[in-house]
Amino acid sequence: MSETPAYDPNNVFAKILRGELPAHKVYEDDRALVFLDIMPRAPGHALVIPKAPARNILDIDPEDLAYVHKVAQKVARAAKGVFKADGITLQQFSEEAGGQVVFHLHVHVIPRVAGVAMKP
Ligand code: DGP
Repeated sequence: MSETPAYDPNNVFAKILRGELPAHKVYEDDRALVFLDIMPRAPGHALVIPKAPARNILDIDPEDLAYVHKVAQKVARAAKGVFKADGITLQQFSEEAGGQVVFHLHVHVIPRVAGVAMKP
């Protein structure tokens, strides 16, 4: 089993947090930021990230992880109304082998409408 690499502060989400890259922000507080995914798989596809540096599920502080999910629940409930969603898909990928592309922990909150497939 390989070791989890160190957090890289130059990942794109760290740059969004520092205001070095733009993002369509939908929620922000002192511990988390939510913004729309640049490649949405459904209308309203949002990403919830902790403000504390964390690469993924393997290294995040459990309290920060719990907080990210608390915010994901808020976003899911709001998205259900705004996007008239019948359901919500949550996704979180960790490490390249797990499908992760951006190495700052993020939870995808994807509103789903019955009978409509999510884009790949
Ligand atoms: P993954 O690490 O596999 O969960 O994929 C990263 C996701 O982040 C992917 O859905 C596209 C999105 N993304 C990548 N770069 C940017 C960016 O600069 N801005 C925004 N808003 N989303 C991004």
